[in-house]
Amino acid sequence: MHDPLGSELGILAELERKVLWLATWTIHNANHLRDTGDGLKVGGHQASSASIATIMSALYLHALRPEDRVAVKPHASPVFHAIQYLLGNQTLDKLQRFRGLGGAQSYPSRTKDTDDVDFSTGSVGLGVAQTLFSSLVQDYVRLKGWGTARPEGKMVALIGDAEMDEGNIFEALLEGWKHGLRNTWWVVDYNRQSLDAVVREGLWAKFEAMFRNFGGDVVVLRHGRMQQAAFEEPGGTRLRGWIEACPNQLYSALTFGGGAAWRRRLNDELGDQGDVSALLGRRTDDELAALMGNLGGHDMPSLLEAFAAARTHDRPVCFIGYTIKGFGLPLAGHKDNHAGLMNPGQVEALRQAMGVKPGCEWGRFEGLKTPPEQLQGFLDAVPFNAQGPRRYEAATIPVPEALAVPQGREMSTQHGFGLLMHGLAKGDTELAARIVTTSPDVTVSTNLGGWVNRRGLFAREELADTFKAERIPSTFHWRFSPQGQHLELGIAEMNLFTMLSALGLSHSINGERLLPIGTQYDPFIERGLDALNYACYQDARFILVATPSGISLAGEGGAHQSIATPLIGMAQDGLTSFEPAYVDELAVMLRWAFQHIQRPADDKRVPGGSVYLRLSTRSVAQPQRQLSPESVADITAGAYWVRRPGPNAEVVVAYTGTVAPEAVEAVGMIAEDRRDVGLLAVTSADLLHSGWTAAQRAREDADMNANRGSMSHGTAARLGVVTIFGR
Ligand SMILES: Cc1ncc(C[n+]2csc(CCOP(=O)(O)OP(=O)(O)O)c2C)c(N)n1
Ligand SMILES: [Mg+2]
Repeated sequence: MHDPLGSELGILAELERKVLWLATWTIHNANHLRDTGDGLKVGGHQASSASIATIMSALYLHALRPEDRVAVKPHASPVFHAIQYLLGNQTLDKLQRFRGLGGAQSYPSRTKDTDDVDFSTGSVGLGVAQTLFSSLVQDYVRLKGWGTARPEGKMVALIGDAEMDEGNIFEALLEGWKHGLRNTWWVVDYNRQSLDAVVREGLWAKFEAMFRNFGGDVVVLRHGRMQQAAFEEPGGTRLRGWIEACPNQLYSALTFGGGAAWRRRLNDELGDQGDVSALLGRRTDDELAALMGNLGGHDMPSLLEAFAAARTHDRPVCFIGYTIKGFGLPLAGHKDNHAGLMNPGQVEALRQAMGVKPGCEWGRFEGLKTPPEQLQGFLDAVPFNAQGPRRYEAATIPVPEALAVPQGREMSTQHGFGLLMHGLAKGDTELAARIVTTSPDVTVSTNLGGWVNRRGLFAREELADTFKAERIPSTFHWRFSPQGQHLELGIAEMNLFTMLSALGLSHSINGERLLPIGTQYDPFIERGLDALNYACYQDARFILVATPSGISLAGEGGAHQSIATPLIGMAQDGLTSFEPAYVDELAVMLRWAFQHIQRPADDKRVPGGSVYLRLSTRSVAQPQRQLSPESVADITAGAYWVRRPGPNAEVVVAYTGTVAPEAVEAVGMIAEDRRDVGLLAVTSADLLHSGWTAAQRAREDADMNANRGSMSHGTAARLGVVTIFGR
């Protein structure tokens, strides 16, 4: 059979075993050797890691290119860190502190890990969809003519087979198909086990049909080279038939049982005192176990060949790699192995089998036959790593001193947003050119119509507005082209947030900064909440504009109201939320947001992040005023005085959002018998809350210092806290 690599295959085989050993040992060290101090469970997934060690070694050590971006299934984090350790991007210290504070993360994290994670994973399904949307964003950027000097990358998801149960993957597939998805590789680690169970028979065929249905290629890697060779032997065809008909549960159980169990079963079911018996008889128990475990996903040559073939075109590909959960470990195939840990005796036996000397368990080349210089030379030449850090930087897009405030006596904040966007669309600025909008089928009803009319919808190919061509009058022109700046999505909020996550990382993934704005209905934020959380967790930068909010939709809107979203705005890390009452406030917030989403995360004064603007459809009389510089600053600090309380104030009215007219009215009524009443507009409960919390902490720290470690009773009572000091 054709061998694409010659001697490199030997080195890859050795490194693949080293990766398996290091991942296993990292988890073992964290659970059995390291003193965690608190006795809490640590965990880690030796079986899930073993299952994908060959696939990941094939990719990272050979098939991937620096421009490719990868989402690794969460439970393969130890494999990822082990590979990066071999490549010189991960430290021993962090491996030794795996799952501990400051150590390598349980699940690959773009923000918390330091070894070049492309997309954070952990909540299964999200990383998969992220690769799809990142691929669409790559197309968007390149069709604008930006960054075309850089090579186009593959967006690669490494997927657990049970992960495919997550609905957001299907939602994403449909959207990908609509937009003509390219350059996306999904590699399914088809070990036929989830956490609790062994998966249904024939699931792969459903994946295949589904992926093909959406226009992708499917490559099923079922049998490794050793099996393929055995099938050529006399009796091999019957063996193949047996393997392919074997139920998942039985295959797993026999794998766990090992060579003798395989022999018994195969002799019982296939033994013919002829060719098949001879085929089995030619192999020792160990050789028989190796043969039966030689599935496509554990076969380096098959994997390399499949990845090389997929590199020659840009169609999306789903690889279904047959694997065994716990491959190469005593946990292999056992249905309870998901969170199972090898016991110290088993690890000791593996250490010996790997030729690793006691005390040298972390050695990068310990126990390998190839000389260290040769291994190092190989690793130095690994294409994925050859150019060093793979994250790009992008310049900041200038933001004007102020955005022109749309004029109008009565307006809702949603309408004002539409006018602000229209104003930006008319201008020929770099800012406007870098804005990209997206919406899950609520473009018009969230007031983006004016922007879209001017800037057009994005599509890889031109498509005229048929209604316009047919001379049917409409307020909206839906012209699709590569120049378009609006990405229209179907009604799936998960997709909106994953798209924002992908757009909002473009500066780092593509080296081209985008200023993404997503609009949606406020009540449906919860629908995509986990994707929103992950977008923020990986430090994607975007502006989310949500209307209608609160009960302003209608007097009676049933569950179609958004009551809990202000709390989401306050609670979500990495997302600053605002709720304006008037359009001039919104103009200040939007301008601030354009700056904020471009600020570095480690900015000392204001660390950058994403922004959520909670708007309303309630039309409110607009104050005819010029905001003072002080008010402008206060608006983006969380609150400003509409009416400053005087020296004799007893009452201050504080309000948020579109109840402003009622608040003004209340102040008028109270002022009839009280003096100096104040009116405070809370523009961001989120910022006020975090400001208060920070001030409280500062006070506590000051008190702590003043009292040398013991907080005064007065302070504790004032803060309403009970503090327990250790030792
Ligand atoms: C959204 C979400 N739900 C549940 C989990 C808990 N969980 C983690 S892994 C897993 C099973 C994964 O099985 P599979 O995808 O087949 O992975 P593998 O067999 O490779 O471990 C579950 C239920 C999770 N991480 N995320
Ligand atoms: Mg599985």
